[in-house]
Amino acid sequence: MTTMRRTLALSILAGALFAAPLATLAQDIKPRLIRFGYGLNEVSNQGRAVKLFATEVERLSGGKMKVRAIGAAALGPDVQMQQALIGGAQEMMVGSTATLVGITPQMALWDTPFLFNSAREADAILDGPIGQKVMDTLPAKGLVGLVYWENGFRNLTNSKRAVNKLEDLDGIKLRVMQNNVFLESFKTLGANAVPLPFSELFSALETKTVDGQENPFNTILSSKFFEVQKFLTVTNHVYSPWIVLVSKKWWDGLSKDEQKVLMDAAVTSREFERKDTREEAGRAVAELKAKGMQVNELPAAEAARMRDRLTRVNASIGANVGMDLWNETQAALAKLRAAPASTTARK
Ligand code: TK8
Repeated sequence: MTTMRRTLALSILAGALFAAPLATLAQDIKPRLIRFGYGLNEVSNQGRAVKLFATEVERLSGGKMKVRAIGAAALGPDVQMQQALIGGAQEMMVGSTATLVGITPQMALWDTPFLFNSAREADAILDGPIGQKVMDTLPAKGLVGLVYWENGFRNLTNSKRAVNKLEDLDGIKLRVMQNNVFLESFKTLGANAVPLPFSELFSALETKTVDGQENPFNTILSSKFFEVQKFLTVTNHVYSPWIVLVSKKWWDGLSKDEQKVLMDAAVTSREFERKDTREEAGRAVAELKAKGMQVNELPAAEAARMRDRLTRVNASIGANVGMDLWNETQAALAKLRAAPASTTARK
């Protein structure tokens, strides 16, 4: 071996010896980056809760895990982000359970019109064994569900007329989520239902591609739908959950400690998010009125007619989510309704 070649060999050996510990060190120092996508604006109940989650993750992990929150559907609408999570190109997101139905049919349970009568019922079922059972269908599809957040009870807005009776919905071009239960429900009620991703909704309303939409008060406010919608009808036709999702591909590569950080931060964010959402919803109607919206309550008799028509849709949901799950949910709700609120305090 020539001197030069020996020197070269030695320096390669030295390089290999020193490179290994350095690489481990670099891995220890470099925080794990979590791209967390969501659909609403930064200034919304969703944006605030994602921010809190990010702060919690950083705190609990001592800075070893870092969440980059990316709102306003900048990483794509719900359906596209779900695919990115499944493929492992994105780590986390929060979005509507309704847009997951194409991936796991059991999620359609939450789309059942008038399923929950109150937030108390929603919390009890979502955080209990039934909510868990539905979430447990996700890992087989490449997703891990951590917690449910509150999107809220949905209400109707449109630019055409006040909806005082069922027939007022006739022919209204109504944007619905990309979900068959919503599509069928509003067709059954006489509206001309059009599925669209949320990220396209504001401009569709603005250009009158659609006349109306339905979302909780909070979103009507934070997404500024009051700028392009005159009429708001309080229907509370369904309670919508959001779900915090993790890419299973990525989750499986985390340590148990890292998984615990995410789960603990998710639970804290859930408690914060529900409180914040309910507080905001409580004052949103007054704000929407002040912004010029004309608000009316759907009369009880008309709400009853709506419910009646939708029982048809309920039968098909039962078939899709499985009759066992459907019956278990109805039984759990009956039990909750029979028990006084004080004995079924929230967990
Ligand atoms: C936000 C959506 C939104 C939902 C909808 O990405 O699409 O109307 O209510 O919250 O998930």
